[in-house]
Amino acid sequence: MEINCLFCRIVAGQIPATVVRETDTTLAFRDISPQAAVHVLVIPKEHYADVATLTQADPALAGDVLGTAAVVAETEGLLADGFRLIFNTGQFGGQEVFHAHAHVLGGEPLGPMRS
Ligand code: D5M
Repeated sequence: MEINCLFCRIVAGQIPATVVRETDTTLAFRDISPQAAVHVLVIPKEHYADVATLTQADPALAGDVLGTAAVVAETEGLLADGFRLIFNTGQFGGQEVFHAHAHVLGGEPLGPMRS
């Protein structure tokens, strides 16, 4: 655990979150500032700064994050109409929290990635 990491503190139960799914290695919780009707974040419980670092260090854990994201999409009812899965990475990617996380977005038409 990184003492100053917001998402590590959520994993540790020090900051509240609305958890929608938990596995041995991952946690999924609702984004505090939803950008779509459904907006869930999926993180590895172990700290990695971003998805590139995570995937290089532990590809199986990266797979766990994807697997949890897919189950969340199913349980949130997103599979029929589709959904978006985003890993913002680094400065140009607009990453704000430097603990790897997938955004699961859906529940309404999301439009093009960039207008
Ligand atoms: O996205 C970081 C995301 O983290 C952003 O969509 C807001 C969300 N966030 C920030 N604080 C919280 C808490 N406390 N609970 C739930 N969600 C939170 P990024 O990809 O880094 O730009």
